[in-house]
Amino acid sequence: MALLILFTVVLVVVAVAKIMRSHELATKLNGDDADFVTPSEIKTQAVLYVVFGVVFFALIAVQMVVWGKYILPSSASVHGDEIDNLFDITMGLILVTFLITHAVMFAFIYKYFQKKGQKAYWFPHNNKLEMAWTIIPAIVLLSLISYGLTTWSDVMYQESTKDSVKLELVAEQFKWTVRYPGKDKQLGKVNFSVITGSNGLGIMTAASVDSSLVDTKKQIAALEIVVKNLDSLVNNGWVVKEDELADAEQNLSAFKANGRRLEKFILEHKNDAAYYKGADDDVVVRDTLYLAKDRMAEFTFRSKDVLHSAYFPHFRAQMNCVPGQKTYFTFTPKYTSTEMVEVAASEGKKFVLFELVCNKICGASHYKMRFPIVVLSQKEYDARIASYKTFGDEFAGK
Ligand SMILES: [Cu+2]
Repeated sequence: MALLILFTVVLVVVAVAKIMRSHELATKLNGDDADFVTPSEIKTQAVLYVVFGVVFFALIAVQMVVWGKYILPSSASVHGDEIDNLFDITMGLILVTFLITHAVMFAFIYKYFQKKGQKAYWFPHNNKLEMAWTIIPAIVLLSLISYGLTTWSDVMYQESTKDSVKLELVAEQFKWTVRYPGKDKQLGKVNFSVITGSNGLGIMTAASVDSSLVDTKKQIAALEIVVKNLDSLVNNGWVVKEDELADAEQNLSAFKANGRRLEKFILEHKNDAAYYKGADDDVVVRDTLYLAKDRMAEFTFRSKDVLHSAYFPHFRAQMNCVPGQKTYFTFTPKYTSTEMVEVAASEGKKFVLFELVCNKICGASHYKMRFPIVVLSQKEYDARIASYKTFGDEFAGK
């Protein structure tokens, strides 16, 4: 179908070109100058510009009315209203400027089209005009920027409240994992050294550190055999195995370094219960991000591999997830998921589900990094989180 349309367009363009060419040839045959534009042609062009301008404005209006329902419903977070305000003001200014300049452009094309005896006015320079079009936009832009900066600092530097929830969102190719603090309301420590298949976030409990060391030792033993075998192959002239040997040796030294780190760690924090505080009762949730209405959520973001970005469109929030460092963002949901359906409906929009999406092209399956968000009342939220196993229990296989 698309090919057919393309073919038709090409044919139409060719036909128009041919018609113009034959018109030109016919004029030449009549002995007229084909390049001479007649006054009536100029007027037709001027009128056509006005018609184009009107159609152009009408189409813009139609788009705004017909497609307006597809833009996001009003903000579901407290700070989001401020961002929407900023956006509306900026958009309003742009729209007004756009409409005025374009209306003037089309009107002037019509007003000043070439007429008999009319002479162009020579207008090389005007200081007042230069000042006006420099100072007015400067003032407008400066006000917008300072308003933007104030909004930014209001949004970014929010005082934490007494009942705020500190939670962690971990991004990796290609999924999200959430960690809640559990009963003690504090998140336990994490460390990349203890990341294993059953502890994807690297949560540090006495048990997970010990088992990580056991795991690492097993890996070392296995790799030592691989290296030994490859080494003897290379020594017997198998040149093709050299790269494989180098890789295996590199892996082995990385696992050995991890083993030393873990041993040092266990030695330092033996009998140090306070060090592991907060980790055992953490709750790891892999399918949904639960939030409580009117309760501040203080996010810490991490990435396990590449740059990701946690984008919460309904809450007007976004923060990069950077490998090797932590980033933060805080927002307070102001509607539960059920309430949001009504809020959107009252604005003529459809709302199904709050969503967290990755907003950085992070790899081939980037599009899969969508994560549902459910905002519950405080009571429902507490019950929901309590229904999950704690990390300690999960790790112990309980
Ligand atoms: Cu991503």
